Amino acid sequence: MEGSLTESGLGAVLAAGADEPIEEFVPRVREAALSRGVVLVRGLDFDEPSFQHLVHLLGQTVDHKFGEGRADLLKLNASRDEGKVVTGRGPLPLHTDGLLVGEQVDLIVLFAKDFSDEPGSGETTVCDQLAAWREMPEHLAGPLADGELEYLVEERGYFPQVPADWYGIATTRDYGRVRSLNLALRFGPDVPRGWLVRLAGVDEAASDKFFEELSDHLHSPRYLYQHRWQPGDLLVIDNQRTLHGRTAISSDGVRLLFRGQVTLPNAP
Ligand SMILES: O=C(O)CCC(=O)C(=O)O
Ligand SMILES: [Fe+2]
Repeated sequence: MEGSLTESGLGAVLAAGADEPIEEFVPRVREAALSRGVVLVRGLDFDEPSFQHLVHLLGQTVDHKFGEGRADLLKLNASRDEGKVVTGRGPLPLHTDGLLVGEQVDLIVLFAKDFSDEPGSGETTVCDQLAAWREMPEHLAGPLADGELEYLVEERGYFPQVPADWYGIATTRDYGRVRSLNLALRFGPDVPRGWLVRLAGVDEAASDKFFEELSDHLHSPRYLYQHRWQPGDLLVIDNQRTLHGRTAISSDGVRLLFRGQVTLPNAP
């Protein structure tokens, strides 16, 4: 395995054996993702059924609670349909999967079926949240220690089952493997928003300042890997140790990623 993808030591690039059977490839990728937080493998080729097969071999598919796709295959197809956010073309702020629906997602599997966009556009961001949390200034870490943030979901088509009004979600979680931050940052101004988030019990200005500073800290180059896609890239992300998001897809950008989500009930 080559060196890490962030200064803080997260991530690795894994070489795939040309004719390596999928049954041998999968445990290698799973172990690398769990030990390094995120693993990149280049030059692969999956169609929809073979991607779904890969996802099922990696772990247990989560109970799918979204209004689109399935746990073993959601197409992030940069849709131009109005109202699409997650599967749309705008940016996604750093977040952890399963947050808004209260579900355990251990691994996120992303495969670039097609990609062509300007540098900086349509790229996936991965934050080493455990390092960022360990090194977080107290005025940001304080409200996140066993606290709660409040969310209002705006993309109802994608999140049909969540409360219609503001609701609180604990800021930390531990499914038995690692204790980590359980949160999503805010969308910027003038972009389609999937959700709103605020700090409860303080005024709007204080909440705005908190999210601005938290976002700056989590986006410090030390903790952040921004992946420039090439068709054939596979990124397997440990959702318990990282936060992820993406930059906006440009107006002419072409981007089709396959996404899977799995739980690892017996992971050490
Ligand atoms: O489009 C991306 O790069 C990430 C999408 C994502 O975060 C998700 O599907 O949960
Ligand atoms: Fe996500």
